[in-house]
Amino acid sequence: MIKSAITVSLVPALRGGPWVLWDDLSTSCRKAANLGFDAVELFTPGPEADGLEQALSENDLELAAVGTGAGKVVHGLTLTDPDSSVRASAIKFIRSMIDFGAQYKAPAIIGSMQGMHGGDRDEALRHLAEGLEILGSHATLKGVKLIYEPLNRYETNLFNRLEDGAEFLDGLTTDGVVLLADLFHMNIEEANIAEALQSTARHVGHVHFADSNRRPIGNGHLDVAPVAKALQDIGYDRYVSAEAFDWPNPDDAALQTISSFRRFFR
Ligand code: LER
Ligand code: MN
Repeated sequence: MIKSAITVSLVPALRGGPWVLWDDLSTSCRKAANLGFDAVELFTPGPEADGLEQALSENDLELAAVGTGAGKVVHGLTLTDPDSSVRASAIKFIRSMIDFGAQYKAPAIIGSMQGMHGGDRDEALRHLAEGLEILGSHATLKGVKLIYEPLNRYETNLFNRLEDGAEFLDGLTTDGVVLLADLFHMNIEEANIAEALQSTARHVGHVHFADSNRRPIGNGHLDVAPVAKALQDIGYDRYVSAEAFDWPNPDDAALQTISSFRRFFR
């Protein structure tokens, strides 16, 4: 069965970014549980979050995933930086995030930490493959998957479409890496979101649930029904996780999200 999750940001400096709940962990988890979410997805500055175990267990919530984006936006690290010492620090940071998430059986997400190439795409893709091989194997050792997220063209020039990401994963030796289908990025890049999900079903391991304008589902022009049907048809049984702006405010965004989730998946 497809499960619901909602993002919680513990990085107040990034307010305005695509995360729904911004309170402390205990308050955010209580809000998520009261609305009936199965899980939270966490965005933290690094590999720790005070009181996480208690907040999850008190509210009977799972941890859906942990985002590694702070490695780029706070620490300036990417897996494809031309400087090998920066790439090594990026790998170290993501490894620590994998270990952090694995304590709660949650996978780590590589989104913005994939970086961008400055002209030599082949070289950047070699670096990306190297990083994903190391980190995918590490995730496997820890009993979790590693999630790789194609982003829209304004955020990366590596992979923008699910199909291209899937072919890249096919070329790796590790099978520890799965794809993230972020409906906001897909709305910009895919010719047909439902067909993209169907053709890459073998790799889809996480979904970011947001409308065309990155507001909570129901506040944009995404035709959600065929997307939800595609996920059901491919037997997707992991998280649909709201990574969306807290529009018009976090509480209403959370309520709108769970109402849309129920409408399309229950
Ligand atoms: C991360 O999940 C993502 O979607 C990026 O666009 C970060 O904003
Ligand atoms: Mn995303």
